[in-house]
Amino acid sequence: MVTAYVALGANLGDAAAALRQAIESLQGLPSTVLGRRSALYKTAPLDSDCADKPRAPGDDYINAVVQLETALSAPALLVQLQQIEQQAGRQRPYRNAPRTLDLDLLLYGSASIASEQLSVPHPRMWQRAFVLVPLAEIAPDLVSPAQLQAVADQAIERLA
Ligand code: A4P
Ligand code: MG
Repeated sequence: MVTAYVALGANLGDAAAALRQAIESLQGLPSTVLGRRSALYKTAPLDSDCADKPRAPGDDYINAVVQLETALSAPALLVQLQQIEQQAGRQRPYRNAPRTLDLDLLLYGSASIASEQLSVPHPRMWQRAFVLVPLAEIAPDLVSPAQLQAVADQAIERLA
């Protein structure tokens, strides 16, 4: 079994409900056990193409991170994540469009993967409070204080 971390995000429709439903779907994945899960966080939309522009247009996101123990390969896990996105009605009209559900594979054990379909560790995760803050909540050893400090200017609010 490999320990993997998955980031969840949504900013279209009932985003909190979409994340709760997605966590249930992750719980039902074959050969996979759901481990720790972070709280839900409300986060300001970030423009993934423009790191020095702190806020992108669009509604706030709900974000979270969960831990999985899985016997699936990383590509097989990505296929499963994309199926869960599809079940949530994910559409891709343009890059960075608001989304009903986005599932990103952050870490897959200690693997480094650079294929056309999959980059792991997720290449943008270290620039994002909406990933690092929930990841630090469930896996504090994986995120250093300096890494958290580097994203401290990004708006993020922990929901009860
Ligand atoms: N792909 C490659 N590596 C991975 C990986 N580690 N996990 C490929 C998941 N997918 C991976 O993804 C595009 C392609 O990336 C997939 O076909 C897969 O093969 P996508 O989900 O269709 O598109 P996307 O999510 O729009 O693209 P991307 O690049 O993942 O966007 P980002 O960079 O994740 O940004 N602001 C806040 N506050 N919260 C957010 O959640 N999310 C984004 C999306 C922007 N701003 C945000 C948030
Ligand atoms: Mg994505």
